[in-house]
Amino acid sequence: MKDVLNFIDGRYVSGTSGKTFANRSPVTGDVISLVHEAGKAEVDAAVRAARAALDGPWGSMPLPERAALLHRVADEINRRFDDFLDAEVADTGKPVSLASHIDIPRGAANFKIFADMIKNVPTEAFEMTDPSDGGRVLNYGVRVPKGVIAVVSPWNLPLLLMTWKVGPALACGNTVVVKPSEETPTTAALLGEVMNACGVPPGVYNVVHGFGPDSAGEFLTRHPGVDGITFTGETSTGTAIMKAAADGVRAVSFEMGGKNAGIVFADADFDKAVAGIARAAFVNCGQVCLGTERVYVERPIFDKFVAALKAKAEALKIGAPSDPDTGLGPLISHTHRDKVLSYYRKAVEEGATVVTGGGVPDMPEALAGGAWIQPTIWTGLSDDAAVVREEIFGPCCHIRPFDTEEEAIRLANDTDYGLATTVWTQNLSRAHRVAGKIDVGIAWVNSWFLRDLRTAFGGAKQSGIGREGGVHSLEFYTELRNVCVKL
Ligand code: NAD
Ligand code: 6OD
Repeated sequence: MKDVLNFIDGRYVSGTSGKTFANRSPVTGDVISLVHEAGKAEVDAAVRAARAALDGPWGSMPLPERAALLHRVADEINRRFDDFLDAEVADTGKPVSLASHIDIPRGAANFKIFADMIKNVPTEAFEMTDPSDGGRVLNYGVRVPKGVIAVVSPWNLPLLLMTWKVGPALACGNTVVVKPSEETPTTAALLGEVMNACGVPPGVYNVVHGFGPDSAGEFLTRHPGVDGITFTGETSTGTAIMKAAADGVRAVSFEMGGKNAGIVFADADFDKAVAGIARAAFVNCGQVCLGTERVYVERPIFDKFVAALKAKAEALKIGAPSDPDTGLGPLISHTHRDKVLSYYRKAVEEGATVVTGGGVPDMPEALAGGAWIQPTIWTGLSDDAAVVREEIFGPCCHIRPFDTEEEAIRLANDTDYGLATTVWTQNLSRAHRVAGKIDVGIAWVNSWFLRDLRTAFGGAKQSGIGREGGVHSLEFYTELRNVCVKL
């Protein structure tokens, strides 16, 4: 049995408590590794190692050298592409075709983009006159690292979302302690080998494994040696972490849940809209925070759209990650499937028409232990149905007709969340108008999950606090110090 260890101060260590937990394959249900849980002692050691590296070799490394090192990290991820791919697919069960195009390449890109960006950040300067003597005064800004950053990450895009935080944090000169999801610990651990191979000083990148409450997640976010906490996950978890961060008034950057709306106007390119919404609803088995669980379709094309999306859902091949034809892998775990299935039942109780799916598919013997689920489409629910209001995080969506642009905007905004939206229309003015009125962090027009890493990323309302991406990441990962010089 493979062991997944904590990575602290450049070395792989188990927890002093000797506690381990099983990491199960979502595809078969078999145990694929034993993960060594970090206790308070390991979290403390990781934070201390991170502080020592910050005060030592990392803090004094010239910026060009630091940036070059992060480029090497990206190159090494690419060199070990298959190791990362195998680990990610084993932990998540997602199709190889997906992980090889999105998860692993982004893992490398997240280091490159921020290594390049940090070399080109201008500083501000203001000249003024000293009112007491008319002398000249120069103010200029210096960006300094925030310190030791706790990175708490989820299971749906494990390497991608973890490095999306680690890349900018390290580029800005911080050190990190990562708490990956208990469901997907392996690629975070593997990244330790990459750091060592590239010569990143010990203590710059640390990983502690475990759960949230009363485990590594809580120990880390409550640790007084942590200067900032960057988190991706559920809004309820963010609420708990925010309370932990209040002690010591630590900064937080949160990317959280969504209940994202897709709006399809009758003038949209129909085939592209259907394909786009199908991807937004079903890719990664619906486990994408940016995914579309509420679809609003202009009435004249409603029936045709429902039929076309149904055909897309039913054409998805559910199967093993290694099969290149697989379009839908399993959910991450049986626990998560229980939650998604509870919404499938609730939809029926709430009066939905089940257009397709609604249950568990029959799978061949070898895959019978996996957390498989059918892609599901509903119509006919009221706007206050739980299934329409709460994030499900599965391969499902509810489709509802609308009659006017104003109604579509009102419906899309009728949610506590504000992460993303996708608008489908060929009317240019309408596209801009609608995108500008949906209260979200990211509005896609005639597209979905197209990412330019220089742009701001984050959520409005209960979907997040702050923005990351490009120079926006600097706002969280650095402190801006003003130096005021009397000339
Ligand atoms: P989660 O909130 O359950 O867990 C995320 C991480 O937080 C895990 O590492 C977990 O161990 C840790 N954690 C849990 N409780 C904690 C606590 N009290 N203190 C410290 N750490 C704690 O989320 P998940 O189930 O792993 O991921 C799915 C959720 O993440 C969905 O809600 C999804 O929308 C959201 N998500 C958001 C984005 C985004 O960019 N906005 C991206 C991906 C996922
Ligand atoms: O692309 C990204 O940078 C990002 N944070 C994606 C989030 C996806 C959520 O599941």
